[in-house]
Amino acid sequence: MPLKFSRFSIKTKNQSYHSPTLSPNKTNSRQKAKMRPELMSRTGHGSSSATDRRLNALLRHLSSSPSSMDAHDSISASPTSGFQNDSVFSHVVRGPEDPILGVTVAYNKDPSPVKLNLGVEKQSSSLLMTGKSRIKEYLPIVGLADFNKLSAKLIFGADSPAIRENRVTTVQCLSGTGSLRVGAEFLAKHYHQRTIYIPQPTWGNHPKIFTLAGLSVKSYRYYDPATRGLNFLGLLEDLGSAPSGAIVLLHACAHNPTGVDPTLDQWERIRQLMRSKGLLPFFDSAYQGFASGSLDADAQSVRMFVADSGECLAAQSYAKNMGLYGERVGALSIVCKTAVVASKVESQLKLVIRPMYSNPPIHGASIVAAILRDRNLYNEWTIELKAMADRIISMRHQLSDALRVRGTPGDWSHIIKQIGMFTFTGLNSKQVAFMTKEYHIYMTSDGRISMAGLSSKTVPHLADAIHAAVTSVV
Ligand code: PLA
Repeated sequence: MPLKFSRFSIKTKNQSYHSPTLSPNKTNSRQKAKMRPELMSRTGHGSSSATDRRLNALLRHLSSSPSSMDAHDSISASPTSGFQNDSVFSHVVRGPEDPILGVTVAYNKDPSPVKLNLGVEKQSSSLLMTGKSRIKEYLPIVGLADFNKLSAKLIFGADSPAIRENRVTTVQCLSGTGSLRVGAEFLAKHYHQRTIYIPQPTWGNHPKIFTLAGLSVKSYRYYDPATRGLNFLGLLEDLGSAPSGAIVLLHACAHNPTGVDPTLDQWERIRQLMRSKGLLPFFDSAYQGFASGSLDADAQSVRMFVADSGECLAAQSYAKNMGLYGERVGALSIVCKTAVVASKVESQLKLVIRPMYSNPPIHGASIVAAILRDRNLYNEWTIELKAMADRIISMRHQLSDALRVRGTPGDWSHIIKQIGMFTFTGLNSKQVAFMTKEYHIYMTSDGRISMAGLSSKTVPHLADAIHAAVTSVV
């Protein structure tokens, strides 16, 4: 049995002993094995620190106890000890920065006073500190019950028949990412079709989340670079030829990165096609309230798929709409055909969650529950949300005006037409690199800019940069 204390790891019988402080570099392990504490102090390795004293006492004890150490026992360098010059991890190659979160890493390193970060959006609600929780106990595996109930109401609507009929199971998860991952793990284990179709393009983390959960990822056409709008026919064709039962990832609103959403009529056509083929919708709702400024309008797509009594999954994030980015608060809901199925599904979700992180954090969920529960706080929140959505729309107009004034070549009307936090500018990666190098403007290499990172003061700087990029870099 290994005995462990401080930086020492001592094992008995046929196992190695090692201690970084016992390491005269050139001494071989056999010699080290023979070292006695009294010898060690003479060789200068028996320091008088408390830890070393404890080690010496232990070694004395082991050497005087025949049953615990026989002639074959030894103290030797284990492959993970300080005796070796090479790390056991020396073969590990440096991984690349994340294409989205790495933008902020690069931005932070830039000393320029005019630098501008349009990579990841940032905009916070002033309600952030509401409902501070002083309770620090474990939550149940599925999270805060009140939070779950209120989250389901928020996305499916207060009058949702699925909620009334207890056909929805909701579990609190680690923001949007965690909700997607838990849903994906559940599907990989319990759903008969393991192929998921994701839009092309989509949020860069989607393929990784689903692949690592064990699903096979395929894509469906979504964005048309020529019109900078929806490739509706391509979408219908691709979903139409997907195998029956396949899972389809849909952005509930404010599609990331394109800012292009289907109209309600188009959603209805998508719903009909998916239901006729038995495709399973998995909604990613990371921006409810941000697309239109209305929480209800932004959940319309999801509610259409629940109103037909069919089944679906929905991952919710409170990172953006409540500004709770670092609190990691979100929810996964699975709408089922019956209450009995829903409760069995919940029992299996618990088995997925328990070995991953046991239970979710309490603080953020109690903030959300406090806001959703209280009529005044809820109203205040919706007013803030509307103001934030309006501010983004105003930034879109200011940027589009600034480009028109400069006579920047090209059609920039998509800046105004697109929805949500991001504008998919259409700038290519060379133009993006140019803007970063010459203008210290940071964005993802696909040309996506976060409108929330922009202000009236910085619009002219961005417009100058875009103008220079499109007129000088092809
Ligand atoms: N789904 C979509 C479509 C998203 O854009 C994001 C976040 C998430 C889920 C997950 O967010 P959460 O886990 O923080 O709740 N996308 C960001 C951040 C805002 C990121 O990449 O992590 C983005 O810049 O695209």
